[in-house]
Amino acid sequence: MAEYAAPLLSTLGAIVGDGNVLTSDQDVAPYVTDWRDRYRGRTRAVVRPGTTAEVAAVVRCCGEHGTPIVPQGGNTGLCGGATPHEDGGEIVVSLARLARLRAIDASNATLTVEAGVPLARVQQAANEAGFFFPLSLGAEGSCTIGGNLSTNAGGTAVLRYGNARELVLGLEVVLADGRVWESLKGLRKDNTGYDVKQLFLGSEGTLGIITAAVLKLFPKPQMSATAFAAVADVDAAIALLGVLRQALGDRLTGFELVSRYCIELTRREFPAFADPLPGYPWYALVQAEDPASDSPLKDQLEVALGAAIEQQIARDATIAHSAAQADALWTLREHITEAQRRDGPNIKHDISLPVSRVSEFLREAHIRLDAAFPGVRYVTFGHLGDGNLHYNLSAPSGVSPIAFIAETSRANRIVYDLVAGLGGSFSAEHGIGQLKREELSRYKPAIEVELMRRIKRALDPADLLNPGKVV
Ligand code: FAD
Ligand code: 2HG
Ligand code: ZN
Repeated sequence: MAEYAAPLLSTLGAIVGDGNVLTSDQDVAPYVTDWRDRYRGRTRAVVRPGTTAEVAAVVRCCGEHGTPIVPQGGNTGLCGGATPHEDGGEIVVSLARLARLRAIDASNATLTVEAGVPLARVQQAANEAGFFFPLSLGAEGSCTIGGNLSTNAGGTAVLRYGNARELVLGLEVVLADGRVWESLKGLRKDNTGYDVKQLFLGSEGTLGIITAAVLKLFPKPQMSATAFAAVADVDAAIALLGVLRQALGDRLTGFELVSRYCIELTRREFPAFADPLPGYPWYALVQAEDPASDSPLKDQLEVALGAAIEQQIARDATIAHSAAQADALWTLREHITEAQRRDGPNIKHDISLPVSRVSEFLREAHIRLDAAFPGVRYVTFGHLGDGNLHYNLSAPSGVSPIAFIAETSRANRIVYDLVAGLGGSFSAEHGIGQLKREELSRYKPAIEVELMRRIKRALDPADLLNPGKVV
């Protein structure tokens, strides 16, 4: 390794500028651990190209040296996909400097952006142009659009707008052989054979490096309404979802489930947060939006919630009367993940189920997990409207979190076997990375895994791009 290390790094320095090749322990530290600090890797260097041509040259150079690459955006992923392995043989390629907004086409309602643009900046650019970009998630200040597309991120508006892959019309990708596939089309219809861009969306940097994308924009909501409803159980939350869908149609953009325990945990870590509706076991955070400024949206939401309370579907509800009140509800919801991180290591399950089977899952999972791990703490929340639960487990009080997470495989088997039996998925929106690679082989049909491996071999025969991740 030492023999060719110097020429590799000096060639990379010639491509991106020596200042953009980081090698000291201190400089590379933020790039070699994940957000949860679950994985700690090593790397020979972090390379920060500033243009697509530089990304392509970096990939070609690494290919010539047989040096694998770990693409990285904002490093907020929750499955260790952006963390290099411990052997230190990989180069981390950070896309953060590819941060230009390339074009906005108002008539076509599209925005072309580079991969390293933070998601919040994409939202802001859409807003400034009089549009709305709906992808929204707790890490939006630091995650990048390239990372969002590479993980096919979900978030809080999937109910209305779909996952990240549904928000893309065109891509620019650097392939494993260093060529650039430029397909920055803004077409809503293009039936010319295989939809190749879909391969890269959700492939977590294993098939190509996304350098730019054409994103779909939507009319800006002129009216929005946010409510927090208390329910007795998850069956009631699902019934409330049905009531609100009927009342609001696709103006219902988000429907999040939050357990009482999540609120207590989050308020323990962030005591300044208010408790919106104390005293109930479950809550739904409801978001509705309408592009029409004269929309009776708030009234309709209020009437629907009132009817739900009368029918004893909801126990109580509060509607935000200002943007500040709405923000407070969302801030509480979006801080559950950070609160859980502060609480200590935990076992995450990002699962999806048909909405109709969520309650059955919860009932059965509690029976089995209570038996296996007496006193286990359930941090249950998520995007119920999409059938996506964050079914996270924390150590029983008195048990060290480290000892508890050593039981991850046993807990996973209980949860994922049940999920599989109910027709669900062991990864709804966070991806596979290194965290769920074994689960992929276990729960995906062998024929599907074989197809994935064949695609990987066809696009990256030398296993240069993010080896050991996904498949
Ligand atoms: P990174 O973490 O840097 O990378 C993620 C993966 O994509 C890695 O495999 C990496 O190799 C690859 N990659 C990154 N950029 C590129 C590129 N340009 N080309 C090719 N491959 C690339 N996720 C959700 O889906 N929904 C949520 O609601 C949600 N909420 C979150 C809340 C918090 C507080 C946190 C910390 C995370 C949350 N996440 C959520 C997970 C995470 O934010 C998303 O997965 C996000 O899409 C990752 O973007 P990133 O730029 O940080 O990517
Ligand atoms: C969210 O919905 C994220 O807040 C993170 O997907 C979920 O912490 C988690 O498990
Ligand atoms: Zn989520």
